[in-house]
Order: sequence, then C-alpha cells, then structure tokens
Amino acid sequence: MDPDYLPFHPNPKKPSYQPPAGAVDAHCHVFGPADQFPYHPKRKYTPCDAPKEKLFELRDYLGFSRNVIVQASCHGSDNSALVDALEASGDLARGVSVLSPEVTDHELRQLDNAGVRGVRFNFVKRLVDSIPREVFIDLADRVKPFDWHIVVYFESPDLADLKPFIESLARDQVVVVDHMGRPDVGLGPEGSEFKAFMSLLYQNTNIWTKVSCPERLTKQAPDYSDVVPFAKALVEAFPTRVLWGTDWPHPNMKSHTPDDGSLVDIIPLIAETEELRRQLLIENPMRLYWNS
Ligand code: 0GY
Repeated sequence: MDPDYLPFHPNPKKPSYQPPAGAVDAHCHVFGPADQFPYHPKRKYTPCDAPKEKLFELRDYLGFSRNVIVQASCHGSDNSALVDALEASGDLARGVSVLSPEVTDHELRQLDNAGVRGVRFNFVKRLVDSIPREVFIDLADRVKPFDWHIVVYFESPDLADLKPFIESLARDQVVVVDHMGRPDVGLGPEGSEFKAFMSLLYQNTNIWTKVSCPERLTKQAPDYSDVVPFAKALVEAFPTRVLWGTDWPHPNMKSHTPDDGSLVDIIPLIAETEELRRQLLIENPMRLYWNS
C-alpha cells in the first residue's frame, strides 16, 4: 500500500521563533500505523504512516506543549488511531472526530472521555463523497450535550453555497473553519472572495478560524509570504477566535515537502505582538479545548 503523496519532512529545522510555554499546535493529524489502525477502504488517498510518537516528538522539538489532533478523511469515521493518541498523550492532546450517523451515545461519551471536543464536517470534494446536510444537522444536535464544537473544511468557491448552512450551525454552537476557508491567495486579501470570508466572521461571533496551511495555499513555496497578509488580517480582526496549527504531516502535498520549523517561523509575522501570540497559541485553544 504505497502512499500517494510526499512524506513529511524527516528533519525539520529548529525554528528561530520560540513559542511561549503552553503553546498549542491546534491542527495536526495521526495516521496509522496501518498495520495497527488500517485506513478506510473508501479513502481518497493513502497517507504515509504518521504515528503518535512522531507527532509528540515534533511537538517537543518545535517548542509546543499541546496538540489538537484532527481526524482526517483517510481514516473515515473510525477514530481509533485518534483515541489511541489522545490516551497516550497524558492530557496534552485533544481531538476532533469524524462521526458516522450511526454513532451511539455510549460511543460519543467514550470519545468525550478520551478528549474529543469536536466533530468535523468535510465538504472538500476531492476528499469525501457528498453527505446530506440533514446528517450533519443531526450530528450537530447529538454532540450538543457534550458541549462540542463543529469544525468545517471547505474550499473558498463553495463558501457562497455553504454560508446559510454554516450560519445556522453557528447559531448555538462554535464553528471553526479550517485553513482560513482555503482562499485563492492569487486574488489578494482585498479581493471579494476573502472579503466574503471576513464578513462571515464579522457577522457571526460563534465562527472561529484556523490561520493554518500556508503550504497548501501558497504560490511561492517554500516562502509563504503571499499567505501572511491573509492570516495577519484574521488574527488582527478576530484575536479571540483564531487558532494556529502545523497541519503535520501535511497529507496530499505534492508540490513540496513543508519544513515544520519554517511554518513556525511565520507565527510572529501573522501575530505581531506578544499579546496576539498569547491569544492565538494559548488562550484561544485552551478555552476551546481544555475549558480553561
Ligand atoms: C488537512 C488537509 C487535507 C486533508 C484532510 O481530512 C483530510 O483528509 O483534511 C487536504 O488534503 O487538504 O487539513 O489535513
């Protein structure tokens, strides 16, 4: 079973920027190992194994204290690898799950006990088959008693269609949008597309976003300077509703292998003050995931 994208960086540089003590990498994944946690038979890609030990090693090397591990499409709604990592983390990781409509309340409670605090709804067509919105509405209701939030992943051309649905979810639950809504950075932060995304957050105070994944958005790899203005605009406009993550191990990267140390070095460019960095890296993720 060969992986169909580039492996993660074997030897990232030590970042020049040192995150503050207690910083959270709020978007990363664990994959497999496949012989222990097989990938979903209907997955759209086969990842390289990216086991929890490697993730925790990277966390320490980059100077982070905690992780939020997001269930990715290649594991479907089998959250076993995620739960295994959460349980091994010693309370230093929280999780975002993917749920089948058949999930039982008992299973939800087990996930909650393991440290899961959210459910992810993926609308990216190259990653998942289409799921009826009623299924998502039902799952959103099911996780309310656990006070979980919803993570949504979509690409910017789909925002107009999804906007009413996302706003309805955000009426009484926090909704976190992955990767800044995946803007086309070629259109610029002043373009109508990104302005529509900014308006979504201005108009809905329950909507948060992750200022992550410059490696996927950039047209200037491995410099990423074309992505910085987008992330900076969001951090400055919504300082209490932004999260940051490495996106390790960067599934589906085909253009280049991101160096996680270089990704960390972008943080002071997008959050220029110590106060903004504290909110981005500590206060916001701790409030959302550790309830503190
Ligand atoms: C990411 C991005 C991607 C993959 C997934 O669920 C997934 O498989 O999220 C992607 O290919 O853009 O956040 O890992």
